[in-house]
Amino acid sequence: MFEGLKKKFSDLVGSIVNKEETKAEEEKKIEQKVEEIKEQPRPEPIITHKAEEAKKHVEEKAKPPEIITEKPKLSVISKIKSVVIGKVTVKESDVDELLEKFKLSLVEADVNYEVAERLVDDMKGKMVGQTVSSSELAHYINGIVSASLYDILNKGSGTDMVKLALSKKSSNQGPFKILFIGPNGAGKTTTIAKITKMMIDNGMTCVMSASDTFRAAAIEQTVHHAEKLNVKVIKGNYGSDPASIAFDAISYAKAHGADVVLIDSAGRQDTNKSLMEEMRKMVRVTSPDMKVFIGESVTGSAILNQVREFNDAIKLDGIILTKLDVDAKGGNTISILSSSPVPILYFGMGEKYTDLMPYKPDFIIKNIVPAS
Ligand SMILES: Nc1nc2c(ncn2[C@@H]2O[C@H](COP(=O)(O)OP(=O)(O)OP(=O)(O)O)[C@@H](O)[C@H]2O)c(=O)[nH]1
Ligand SMILES: [Mg+2]
Repeated sequence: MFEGLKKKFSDLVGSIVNKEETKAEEEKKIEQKVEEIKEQPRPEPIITHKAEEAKKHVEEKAKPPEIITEKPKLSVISKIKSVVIGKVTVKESDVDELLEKFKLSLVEADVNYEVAERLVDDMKGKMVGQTVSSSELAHYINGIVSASLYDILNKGSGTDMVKLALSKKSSNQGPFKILFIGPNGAGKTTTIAKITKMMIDNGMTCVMSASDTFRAAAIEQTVHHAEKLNVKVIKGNYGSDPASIAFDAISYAKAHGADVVLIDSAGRQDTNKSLMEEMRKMVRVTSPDMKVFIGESVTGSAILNQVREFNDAIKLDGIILTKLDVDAKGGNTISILSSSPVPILYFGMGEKYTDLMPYKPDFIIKNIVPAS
C-alpha cells in the first residue's frame, strides 16, 4: 500500500542528500584546485635591477606577520575538513525549490493541495537553519518528514469501540448499538463482520441486524457472515422497513442478554433525500451508541463532502476507512485523515475478518517514510 507516496518521499530525501553531496564535492574540487595552483612554481618575473630593489623595499614593508601568511592555509584546511567531516546547515534557498517540486508531486499522488502545502510548510519550518552532519542527512530528513506527517495526522486518540462496549456491558445498561452507514460498496457489511469478530475476541456476544433490505443478496451476505462467526442475525424481507428490523435485533439482544448489536444498512449517497430520511428514521428508532461512517480510502477528497453531509444529517461518531490495502497512491488517505471533521477509528486492510486495525498515525508514517 501507499507505494506512490513512499516513492515521492524517498525521492525528496534522495534529492536533498544528492544536492548536499554535489555541493560538498564541488567545494572539495574548488579547494583542490586552489591547492594545486598554490603549489605550482611561479615563473620569475623579468625585472630590471632598479625595479628589483624597489620591489624588495615594498615587499619588506608590506610583509605580513607570520600568522597572516598562515591564515589562508588554515582556512583551506578547515574548509576541506568541514567538507570531509561534513556538517550541513540547511538554508531556505537549498530546499525551497525542492520542496516546491515535492509539493506538486504530492498533489500528483492525490494529496489535496491545501494539505500538501501545510505539510511542506511544516517541513520547511523544521528544516531551515538546522546544522546536521552530512552522513546523517537522509536520516535527519526522514525524521523531519515523519514529524511533519505526525503533526497533520495526529487527531488525538481515537475512540476504542471495544472499551466503550465493555463499559456498557459492565454497567448493565443494555446492548451497545452500532449503526453502520455509508455509500454503496464501501465495505459496510464486511466491516460489520470484522467488528463482530473483534467484539467476540474481547468476550462479548453479538447480534447482527440485516437491515439492508434494498440491495439484492444483501441479506444473504449478512447471514453468511453471521453463520461463519456463529452469531445471531435478525432479518426481514426485501423491501421491508430497515428500522423495524434493527428494532427487532435490539429487542432480541435485550431479551437474550447480548452485549453488542451491529446494524447494517443499504448503501446510500448523501444526495438521495429519501434514503437520507430513512437513515434518520433508523437513528430515531434505534438510538445507537455509535453511528459509524464507512468510506473507501480510494474515494479521495470527495469522501470529506460525504462525511460532512452524513454528519450534518445524523452526527457521526467516527469513520472507518476501508481498502487501504489496495490504495497504491496513498495521497487520498492522507487528505482524508488530515482534514476529516470526524475522528477516524479503524482501517480496513483486506477482506479477512482480522484485517482491521485501530487508527494510528505511526502506522501510516511507517508505510510512507523510507527507512534510513
Ligand atoms: N481489499 C479490501 N476489500 C474490502 C475491504 N473491505 C471490504 N472489501 C470488499 O469490498 C467489497 C464490498 O464490500 P461490502 O462489505 O459488501 O460493502 P458494502 O458497503 O456493504 O456494500 P453495499 O451493501 O453494496 O453498499 C467486497 O468485495 C469486500 O470484500 C478492505 O478493507 N480491503
Ligand atoms: Mg452491504
